Amino acid sequence: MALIYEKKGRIATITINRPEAFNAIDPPTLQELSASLIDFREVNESWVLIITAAGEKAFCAGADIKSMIPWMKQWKDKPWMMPSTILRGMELWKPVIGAINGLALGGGCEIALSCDILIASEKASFGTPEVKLGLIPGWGGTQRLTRMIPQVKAAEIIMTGQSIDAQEAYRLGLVNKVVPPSELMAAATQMAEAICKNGPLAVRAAKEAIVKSKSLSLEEGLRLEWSLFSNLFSTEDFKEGTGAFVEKRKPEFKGS
Ligand code: CO8
Repeated sequence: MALIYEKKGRIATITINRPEAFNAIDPPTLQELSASLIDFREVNESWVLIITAAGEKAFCAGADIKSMIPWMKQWKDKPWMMPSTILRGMELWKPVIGAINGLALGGGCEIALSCDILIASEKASFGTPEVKLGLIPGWGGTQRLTRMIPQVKAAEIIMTGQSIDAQEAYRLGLVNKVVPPSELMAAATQMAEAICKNGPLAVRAAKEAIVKSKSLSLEEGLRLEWSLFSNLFSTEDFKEGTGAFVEKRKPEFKGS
């Protein structure tokens, strides 16, 4: 299987599983990625997703240059027809944690940039080598990287095609944490569990407000925030969260 999708309690995990090709994304893997993300979005029991990959060398070396690039040409004038993912075309307000186990290049780096929180192994690196192929990043690299780190550093990474290592990514604020490879999944799971202690509808509203803030004026963003905030008043989770505080017990959120 090119991709392993597992659900355990509130946490779902996608593991890209093509280590023989540095976990590069070929057309079937993209389709499986899309299907897994849609399932995660639809299933009530799943609250947080971790995306990682097999092995310690590569998180993902991007689009499979041999099979994916020729396949993509058919979507040249209609990118909206491609399987939708967090990279493009999919609204997913449940939180996604990237557990970046190795090199993340091109589309692999762009998958990482589409996550909400990034835990990097000491062996991780991030780069967009598309210019070496006569391309530019096409899955959001020029847009998301520039919104996440200073523009001059984004320009350096994108225009030279040279990667940065995990420590530099941490210094730039691109990743939340750098951990030894053996601790990567435990650190990602710990982060997922911390999120799962909170009201899931509140977490989703927070993600929507954070993500949309990038494309809204402050005034529009404050209006969106108020609308999301006030919608939460009518949820069972809000009653449970405030009730549990008053009764000095742990809340039991249901996502309703
Ligand atoms: N695609 C296909 N095969 C790959 C890829 C890849 N991206 N990366 C590595 N491989 C394969 C190699 O072909 C090789 O296979 P084989 O053993 O059969 O010859 C095997 O993995 C090992 O590769 P190397 O021998 O090169 O191993 P090295 O350790 O020397 O180097 C690297 C590993 C650094 C990963 C190197 O292979 C490399 O630079 N790969 C290319 C990375 C790259 O350019 N990625 C960007 C691809 S383009 C992209 O992602 C754009 C997405 C835009 C989407 C737009 C949608 C609208």
